[in-house]
Amino acid sequence: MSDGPWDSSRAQHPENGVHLEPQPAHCSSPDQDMSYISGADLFGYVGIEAVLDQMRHKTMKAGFEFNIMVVGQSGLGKSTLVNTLFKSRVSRKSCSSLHQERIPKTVRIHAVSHMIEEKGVKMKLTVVDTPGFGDHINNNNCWEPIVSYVNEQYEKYLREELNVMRKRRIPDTRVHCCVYFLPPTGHRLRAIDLEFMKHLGSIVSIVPVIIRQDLAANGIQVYPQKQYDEDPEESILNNSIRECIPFAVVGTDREHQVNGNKVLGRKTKWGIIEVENAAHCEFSHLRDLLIRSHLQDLKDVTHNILYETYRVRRLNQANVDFSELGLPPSGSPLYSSVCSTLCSGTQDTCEGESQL
Ligand SMILES: Nc1nc2c(ncn2[C@@H]2O[C@H](COP(=O)(O)OP(=O)(O)OP(=O)(O)O)[C@@H](O)[C@H]2O)c(=O)[nH]1
Ligand SMILES: [Mg+2]
Repeated sequence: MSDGPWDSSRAQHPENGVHLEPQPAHCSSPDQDMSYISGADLFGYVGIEAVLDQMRHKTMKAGFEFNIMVVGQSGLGKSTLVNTLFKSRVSRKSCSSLHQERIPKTVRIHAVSHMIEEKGVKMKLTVVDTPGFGDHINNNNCWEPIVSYVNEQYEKYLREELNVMRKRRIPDTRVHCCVYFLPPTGHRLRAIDLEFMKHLGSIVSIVPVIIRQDLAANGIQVYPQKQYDEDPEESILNNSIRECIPFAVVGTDREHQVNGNKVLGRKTKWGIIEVENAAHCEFSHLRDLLIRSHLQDLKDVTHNILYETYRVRRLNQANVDFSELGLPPSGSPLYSSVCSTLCSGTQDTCEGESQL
């Protein structure tokens, strides 16, 4: 008896007298043949598209994490900009009149998390503030605590990932994006800006804000990097973003009446600068990049490229204490096979997790 469209004889080889359906497209790799069956060739509705709803449902239930770091001299408007971006008080202003809200002005890393929910989607937003960066007379190596912080988060993730009994969802504290504030001085980039971006550009996605033109000439990597564009469509979108970098932005916590509407803005003697008006400043481009169009890409670049680089380098070092993690100690016969599997294998396994 036939199984209808799923008659198992259809799967047999033509040599057995059964012919396979002609395939609209055919591609093969050395060890696997693959045919392409489009919707029109199916015998009826299968429901594959419902996987998108399933993913959406799971993501909505679990929520996702996004970690943003702000770096720049005191008083440049870091906290105000983050609050403007997320339309809430997610970053405390150090110049607040309340004594207990003051943050000391040394390079101290300060991470604060908030759960933000919008239309049923939950995001755990962590704002990593770096008060005191560049505030001292001698700013030599002032980026070092920030480099250490970024690497510590990779190390934490790596250790969780290497645990034999690892968590189903590894808590992600890795910095997905670093917004770097350039002072609006009208001069060339300062040595501290160049040094910071040189040291951090290869380990974290940097988005510089405030006008400057001489970034590319110094070989500094900023997000979105051309070499990570995945297809021509993405290149077109990212080229338009790259033209705006660094973003000239304005932050505020005040609303003003403009033509009968309440708008976020900053009052100047020339009039009101509307924060979200693209004709006034580039805040809306920055917001779109960080939240509306590239948030997931920032997480993917962090996981698949920046963390992956850290991971491979770290696993190739001899001083990872594998025994502490329940894995064979380095130097043992099992070590090199485990290490090469870990170096090459986990990217796919963890890609699903990085989607959240
Ligand atoms: N003119 C102008 N002032 C701004 C802007 N953004 C913030 N400010 C003001 O600058 C002052 C400092 O802002 P903050 O957001 O606390 O600056 P910060 O960089 O977080 O400062 P620290 O936490 O001390 O490092 C506040 O009085 C803000 O209102 C802006 O875009 N334009
Ligand atoms: Mg601040």
